[in-house]
Amino acid sequence: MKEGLNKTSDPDTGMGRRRFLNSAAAAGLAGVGMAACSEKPATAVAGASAASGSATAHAQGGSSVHLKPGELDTYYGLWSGGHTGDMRVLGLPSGRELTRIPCFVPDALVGWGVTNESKDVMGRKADGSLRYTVADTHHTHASYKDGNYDGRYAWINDKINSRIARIRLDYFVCDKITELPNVQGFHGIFPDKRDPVDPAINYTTRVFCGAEFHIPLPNNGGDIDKIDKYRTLFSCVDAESMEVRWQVLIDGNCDLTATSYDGKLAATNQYNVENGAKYEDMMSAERDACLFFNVARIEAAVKAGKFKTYGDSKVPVVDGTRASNADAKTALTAYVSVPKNPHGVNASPDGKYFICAGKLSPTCTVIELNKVLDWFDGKLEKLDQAIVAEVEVGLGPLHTAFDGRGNAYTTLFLDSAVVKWNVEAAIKFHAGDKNAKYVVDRLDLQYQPGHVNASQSETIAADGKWLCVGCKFSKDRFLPVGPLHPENEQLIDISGEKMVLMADHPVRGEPHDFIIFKRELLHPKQVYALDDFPNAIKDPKESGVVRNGRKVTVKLTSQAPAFSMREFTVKKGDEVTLILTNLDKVEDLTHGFAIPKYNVNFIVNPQETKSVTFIADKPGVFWAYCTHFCHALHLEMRSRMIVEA
Ligand code: CUK
Ligand code: CUA
Ligand code: CA
Repeated sequence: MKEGLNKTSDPDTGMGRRRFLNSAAAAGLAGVGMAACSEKPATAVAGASAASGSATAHAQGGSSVHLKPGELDTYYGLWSGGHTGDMRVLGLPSGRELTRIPCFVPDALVGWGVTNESKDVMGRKADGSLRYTVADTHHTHASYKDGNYDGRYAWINDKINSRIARIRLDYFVCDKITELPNVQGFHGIFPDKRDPVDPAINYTTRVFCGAEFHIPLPNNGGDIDKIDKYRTLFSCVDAESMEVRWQVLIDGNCDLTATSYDGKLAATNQYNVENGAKYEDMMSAERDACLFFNVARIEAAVKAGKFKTYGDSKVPVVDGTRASNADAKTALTAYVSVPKNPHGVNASPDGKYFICAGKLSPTCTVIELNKVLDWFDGKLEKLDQAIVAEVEVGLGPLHTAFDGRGNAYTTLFLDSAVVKWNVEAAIKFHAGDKNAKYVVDRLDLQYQPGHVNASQSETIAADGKWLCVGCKFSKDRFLPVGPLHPENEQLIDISGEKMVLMADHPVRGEPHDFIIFKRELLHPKQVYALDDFPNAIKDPKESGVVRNGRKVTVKLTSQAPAFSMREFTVKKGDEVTLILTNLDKVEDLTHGFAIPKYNVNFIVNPQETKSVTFIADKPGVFWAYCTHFCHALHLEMRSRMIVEA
């Protein structure tokens, strides 16, 4: 059992007794995790009170998470919604949830998955019904300009069906969803920060997507028992068209994704270089990899026609496997060896480093971007020389955030803690300076943290004010609500030397990743533009029922407290498409539209148009009514749908 590059522990980490989790120890990992999770609350609480700070004892710089009534938060947070397939929008530091943006899964409030427009975005089967109604969102990131968020778009993944959704940040709506071809378990997502070739393009035009699970290619029933032939692909999606531009065939798997500030490299961490199908196999090697993609070279190869395609997909796939990329001068990919089943790869805000957390190794590995570029240029002999630090930080390191002052914050899943460590000091320590104290602080969390992010963390404007941690277990932190516990999200003030825990809040399972940015960077619109909807009913006088054989179009507008038609009539068996435009222009004046027994309900915001299509299969009188309280006469806001037998 080799200990690889792992260094002796820093005394300040309190890690002296801990060793690299070698294969033997790691074989019991599932047991370790379970033990940690089933700790008695009493033990856990003792741990919490021993944390290095509490909000009351150590309030720094007047920071407060408590906003007076009417006061606005200073940061937006975009959170993945997990199983609910949406994006949650939080205000910070209050932690208040402001809205949820449905993407992959139907949503009862807005009628997502009910209206034609949302079904078209979500994707339909041949019979018009939704292709999928489940999702598992993990990672979310927003578009960049000049190294900072520009407020145009955010993207979020669906791991189950390998879909990527785009959210327009002017209206906070999902406007496009793309399903990635020939992959399973699409997980990590990261937009580029500029173009690797054209200096004029200093904003996001690509989104990189890493897929975790390896499968037969094409996956159509062949090669089922040839696990060594299974492969996965790394995908590049066009930020504007949302089409898949290209994919890279790789060895091992993809997990999370990061991009360099110069646009030249995308990276993904790999926990399964073994290509294992069982977890024992996936953790049999002492080291896995952080895989770098040379974006300019890949696009040149695609242009030169050096690609193939799989199955029905027309997307060009270039060869990024190890064997085909051994020569640095022509390589499209570079596999940097890192220990062991790493989780998370993050790019530091100074643009210099990529950091992989070890997960089954108590280490973080720091890879210098320029050295990886040197390797591609034939100027660095061995790729391993790009590793400038590999230091112990604690047990079960997962994700890393940055404060813009040279410090990294890594969650320790097994230790239930977050560790603050200084990147330059870690590099000195790794180089042999045993006096370099790289661990700055450690804070106990409640409990088993996964994701972590700091305000503006992965931008050039990282401001080191707030740190949020998504804890996977809440145990005793909230009133019990039956067997399903909420997760616990914790807010930490990182403006000082010591981290200070400021607040907990429960969240419904299970968010993963999130980003936090200054509110000034977003300029949401409060009212839609009528012209943005091709089917808008711009004048109440256009209202009516238009028949074309058995197809009937009902054109309707809303203006508080009435719909433009007090009643409308269709015939049993008609295919009815009802278009509703909300002509109210007042901010916050939303109407709803529900039809009893027809499974229809959706809302229309000011100046918005939506439509639904259904078969009028039940004769009778149906009081369509407004479901969103809009006016003193809200209850009276109805329209009588008559279905003639
Ligand atoms: S993964 Cu969830 S805790 Cu999907 Cu980002 Cu690490
Ligand atoms: Cu319109 Cu309530
Ligand atoms: Ca592994």
